[in-house]
Amino acid sequence: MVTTVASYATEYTQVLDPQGEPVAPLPEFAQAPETLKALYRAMVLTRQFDAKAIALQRTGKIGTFASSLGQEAVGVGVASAMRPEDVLLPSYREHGAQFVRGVTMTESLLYWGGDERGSNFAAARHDFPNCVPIGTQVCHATGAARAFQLRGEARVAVCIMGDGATSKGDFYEGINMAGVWQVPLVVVVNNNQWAISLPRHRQTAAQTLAQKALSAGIPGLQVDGNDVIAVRQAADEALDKARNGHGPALIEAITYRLGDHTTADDASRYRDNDAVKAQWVLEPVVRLRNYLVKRGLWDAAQEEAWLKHCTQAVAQAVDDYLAAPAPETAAMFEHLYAALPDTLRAQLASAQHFAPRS
Ligand SMILES: Cc1ncc(C[n+]2csc(CCOP(=O)(O)OP(=O)(O)O)c2C)c(N)n1
Ligand SMILES: [Mg+2]
Repeated sequence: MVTTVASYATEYTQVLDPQGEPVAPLPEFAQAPETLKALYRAMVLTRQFDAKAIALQRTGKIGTFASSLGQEAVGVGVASAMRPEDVLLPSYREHGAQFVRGVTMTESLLYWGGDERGSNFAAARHDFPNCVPIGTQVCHATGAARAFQLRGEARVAVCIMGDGATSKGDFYEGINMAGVWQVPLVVVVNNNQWAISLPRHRQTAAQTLAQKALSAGIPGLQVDGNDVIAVRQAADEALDKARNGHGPALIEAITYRLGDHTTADDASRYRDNDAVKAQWVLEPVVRLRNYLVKRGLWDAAQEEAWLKHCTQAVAQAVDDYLAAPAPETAAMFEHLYAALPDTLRAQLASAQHFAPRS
């Protein structure tokens, strides 16, 4: 005899289609024009910052940079659903989320310029720094969420990671214990279809990444990650449940990496340009703008004014970054060990000898 002992379906949500037409009832938050405009402004600012950061890398002013071009709705949508006391654990591609959280563009540039002080956020004090080792922050996120639970705090840990990260053990270990403990954790998979040069279909045979949540006994769903309203709605619901003791959730946001993996990459060597062009039709900024314009909530004058504001704000952040005094030579040895091991102590002495701070 064979019986079905478990079954599973993955839901996919979209509110605005690629032309900016609603295909579902708008959630309540989206009835407020100011909320939608704030989401739009944040995405545009993120895109402007991105373009400038790439230019700064090309001119040797910062190190390698990971652009979020085309994926702005993921970070902005998710972070806009968070409360200040929640904690964000991003990868390295979520500037949009960080800016919404109050991280400054100058701090971000310091980070990308190799200065640890960039991770010492003046606002969002409890947010974690960028995480470059893929997927490792999922375990940290579960730990943070467990701490909130044990302390009885109504806070949520929000972890944003890439599609490739869902192929890592850390991911499964993190969500597994999150499921066991039912901690207030929301894992967001920014599925931009690529892990450097490896396309999504070569990373996993799973039909969706959302269904990976099933292995941990937690709900998983998909949203159109180019639709900031759908992202925000899914994040609102997941955070609300987590905050109220109903456990963790995973959101797979389907988007596309329109740029190179980082400034150290040239995606044209492994990616078909026509396929990328086709994805530009789906991108999130124009989609929301179309909606706002059609509703009479945004016009050319507002667009021009906001672009001007962004240009000035980004330029000011760059000036502040470039004016920041270089970190002390000893700084590169700080923050990891409470007591420096002997081998590193010798390296510190050598570094200070050959590169004394002026
Ligand atoms: C533990 C670890 N292994 C390998 C790498 C090298 N690496 C950097 S980015 C990347 C791909 C990550 O892809 P994904 O998770 O989809 O994130 P995306 O860069 O697309 O946002 C890899 C393998 C790393 N940073 N950390
Ligand atoms: Mg990816």
